[in-house]
Amino acid sequence: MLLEPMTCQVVVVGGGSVGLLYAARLALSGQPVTIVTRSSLQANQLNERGLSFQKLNGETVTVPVAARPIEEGLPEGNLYLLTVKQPDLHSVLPALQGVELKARVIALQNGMGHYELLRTVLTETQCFFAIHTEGARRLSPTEVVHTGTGTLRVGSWETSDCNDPLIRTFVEWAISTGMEAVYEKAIQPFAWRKLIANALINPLTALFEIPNGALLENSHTQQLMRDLFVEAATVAAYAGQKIEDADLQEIVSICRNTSRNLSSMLQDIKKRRPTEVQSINGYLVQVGKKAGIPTPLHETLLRVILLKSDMGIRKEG
Ligand code: KPL
Repeated sequence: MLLEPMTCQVVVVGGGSVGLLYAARLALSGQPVTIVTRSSLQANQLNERGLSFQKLNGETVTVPVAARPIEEGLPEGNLYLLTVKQPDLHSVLPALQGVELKARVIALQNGMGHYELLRTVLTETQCFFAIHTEGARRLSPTEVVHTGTGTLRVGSWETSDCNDPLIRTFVEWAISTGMEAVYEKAIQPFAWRKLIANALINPLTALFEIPNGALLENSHTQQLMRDLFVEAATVAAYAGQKIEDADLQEIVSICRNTSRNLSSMLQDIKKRRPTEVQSINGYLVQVGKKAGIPTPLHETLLRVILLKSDMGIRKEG
């Protein structure tokens, strides 16, 4: 299925692993797509070389894509996939201000804080959110590897009746390309569950420099995950989210399904880029403080990852 080419101009904002993964899939299904990158170097390379995509079965294909740097602003479009990380969201807000009222923006950030930030420049009807558990690794500015399948959930932040035609078409497109995709009534509950999954998997894999699946191979990491889960579930309960044992089992499944995957936080550490730990574990610590709920493990991991990231970035500099 093709998203009506005349009526649907898809713009992927962000040239990281998630942005390149979705751009490659869109381009492969014949959908015209423009990637907006942070640097003009990456935009030039994508325009010249195309985007190389390694599928789950190991087959590699190269698809032509259009790309431009964010400094040129956002191209006209009616569906924007916002794949930049939480810490980089500030830098695209001015460009998003110019997005047409009838356009739709789907935000794919890890962690929390993006809803409030996006609502400062977009209306409620423009803003959609997605939570996905797909795995991807960027090998270079023009190469991405699909490392694990998962589910894509799209919807408004709070309860809605799931009737936006463009969002429905996007979900149908995703299903037609083999993704498990669902148009959800509200994304907030899923965002909380993803936040907790990321708060367990990402800092531990980044700290020990192991792929996601390795967390399940050791009884110490398994125990750490359980203890982190209990702290996070207590904070989530304060925020009105009922987190259950089944949610921990879901996190275990994510580790299994993306076992070869290096978490985004580990990729950031290795590339000496700032991590999202502040909007993941930092968010839980912050809500915990407000509620009077102790979160010593998340606070320790937050500090350790900030320190590790800081030391790596300094070494580079
Ligand atoms: O979302 C992820 C991430 O790396 O940020 C998971 C699901 C943990 C996959 O690696």
